[in-house]
Amino acid sequence: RKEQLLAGSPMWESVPVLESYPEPKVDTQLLSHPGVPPLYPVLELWEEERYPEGIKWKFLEHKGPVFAPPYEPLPESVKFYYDGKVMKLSPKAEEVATFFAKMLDHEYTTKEIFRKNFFKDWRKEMTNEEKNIITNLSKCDFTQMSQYFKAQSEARKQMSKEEKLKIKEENEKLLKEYGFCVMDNHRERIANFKIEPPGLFRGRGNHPKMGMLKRRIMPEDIIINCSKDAKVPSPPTGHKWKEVRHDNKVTWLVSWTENIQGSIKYIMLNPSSRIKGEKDWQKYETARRLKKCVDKIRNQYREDWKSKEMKVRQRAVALYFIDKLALRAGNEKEEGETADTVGCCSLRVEHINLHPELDGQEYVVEFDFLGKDSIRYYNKVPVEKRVFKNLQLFMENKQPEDDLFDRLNTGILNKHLQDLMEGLTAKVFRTYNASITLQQQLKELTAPDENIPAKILSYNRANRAVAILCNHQRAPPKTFEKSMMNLQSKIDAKKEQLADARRDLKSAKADAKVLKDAKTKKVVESKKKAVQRLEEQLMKLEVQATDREENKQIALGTSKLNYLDPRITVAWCKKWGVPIEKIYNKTQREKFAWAIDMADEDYEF
Ligand SMILES: *[C@@H]1O[C@H](CO)[C@@H](O)[C@H](O)[C@H]1NC(C)=O
Ligand SMILES: *[C@@H]1O[C@H](CO)[C@@H](O)[C@H](O)[C@H]1NC(C)=O
Ligand SMILES: *[C@@H]1O[C@H](CO)[C@@H](O)[C@H](O)[C@H]1NC(C)=O
Ligand SMILES: CC(=O)N[C@H]1CO[C@H](CO)[C@@H](O)[C@@H]1O
Repeated sequence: RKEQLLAGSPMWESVPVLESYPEPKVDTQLLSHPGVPPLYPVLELWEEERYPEGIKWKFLEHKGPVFAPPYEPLPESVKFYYDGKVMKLSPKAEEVATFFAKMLDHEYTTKEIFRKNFFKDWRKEMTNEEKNIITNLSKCDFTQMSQYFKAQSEARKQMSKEEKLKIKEENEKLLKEYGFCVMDNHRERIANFKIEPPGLFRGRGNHPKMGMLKRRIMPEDIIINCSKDAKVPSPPTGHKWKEVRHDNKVTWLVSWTENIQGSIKYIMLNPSSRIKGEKDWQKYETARRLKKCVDKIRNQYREDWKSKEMKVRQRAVALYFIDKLALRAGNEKEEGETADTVGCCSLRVEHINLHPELDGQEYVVEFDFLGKDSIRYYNKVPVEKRVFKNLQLFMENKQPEDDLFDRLNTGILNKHLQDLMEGLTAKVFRTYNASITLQQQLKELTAPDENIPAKILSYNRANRAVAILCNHQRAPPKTFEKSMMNLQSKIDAKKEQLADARRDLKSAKADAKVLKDAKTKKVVESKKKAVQRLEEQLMKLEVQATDREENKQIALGTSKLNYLDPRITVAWCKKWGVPIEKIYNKTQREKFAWAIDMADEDYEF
């Protein structure tokens, strides 16, 4: 498959698309099921057999999870003191004490809730005798433990090359054995096959449960999901699984319940897997379907602005906002988010200001509200007269805190979208507009004869245009000024080198004029090359600086990962000979493996 991918396009040679997969040797280890060929995630999705609604797979086999390594007791020389006196802890109590000791320098261990929660859970692990003695956390002295762990982590940093290589090899072995499963005819990467080791719960902000003991997960906690005809993974010796299930309506392989919040954890496939890739692919196919009917939808909502029914008018104006401004439909909140964030349907009168005329433009709507993740949405947009008049009507006799669209909610709007086109949601408009904008911008901004760094700058500019459209802003990173300064000093140094090289070249040319021999000619040639090389390097650095400056307040990642059809990017890279790894990092290449396989240079969104 790699050969196929590389054939005919030499620029792909440097692209380690599959670097995280082992070489495609026949690996029969996982394949107890006859007739399952050792395939790589080949993503010819359109050719895949479709299963009835809800069915995710027919065959699933894997090796189960990798458990955290067992606790290693501390050496005798590392002492714990209670109230100034040495005390030898029982293994269980000692293990939990080490979790605290490892965090001793962290602010957490000074927080009252953290200490209280930790102490309560720690006491549960103590023997009765220990419980009687250890009654006050402030009298516990973890200093020696803490120093021991610091020394260990220092030693890890100082490890020799051979030791590091050994660890790397062990990790690769583990990945090879546990990091893959077979799902139907595909060998797929598993995202998170290692179970997190026990420790103390931190949580975000001042979480009321911080400091509590995150228990060690045992085989007895684990539910295994695999197909009936697969080889069930064996639990570690002396243990049993909690349960073995054969549920092909879900895509997880392993699950357990964590003890702090009681939430269910899953081991799932990598984003590059067929199942995840197929979902991603379908998302962009839906957006491409919208491309075909968007004109009809637009004509329809324009008509609806004149409707006699208030509800229909409100729906039509909201739809216009979703289409034109890429607003979200409702207020989709992150779990635990309490901030007052809104989406299109939940806009209130106070979130907009109407200006019949502003800065030489007519019918301007000024938006100011907190969107998803509490990102401020601020925008002044000229709208069509009919929209403006409708907004005035919707706002009549309302208080600032009243709903702008009082006859509308997210449910009604979503239902309407479904009627317009199957699978249509507000997000599809975003995906459609972001993708089509990227495609247009790339066409406009790419100059055929510019070099690779300049092409990449053009790509990033196109990507930025999309990010601005989707309001993916960010605060300038804290390290921004410093990294800019570093880059500037690199540029200055490069300029000096270049000046030196030019002087060298000049004097070599002067020598050549006098001597006229082959040797000086050669010297001139090599000096010329040196100047060229430095010029290229300088240009690269300058492009980088421009890019970084322009990128200061824009987060490119979100649109790249969620709204832009990756086939547009892949096609652009192939067309202009830009190595894909200049645009997508490793994680992204894995996620978009399906697109890298699928798109050729004349793909059109
Ligand atoms: C716990 O120990 C600290 C330090 O020795 C002391 O200041 C505090 O009063 C003790 N608390 C209780 C409840 O005994
Ligand atoms: C995408 O959104 C922008 C901003 O509202 C709009 O100007 C543009 O017409 C939209 N493009 C398409 C093709 O829908
Ligand atoms: C790749 O970029 C994403 C942002 O889009 C980032 O979250 C991720 O950590 C990066 N991965 C690597 C391997 O650099
Ligand atoms: C048959 C069965 O037990 N199905 C369960 C599989 O796991 C998911 C997620 O935990 C449950 O929702 C199903 O009920």
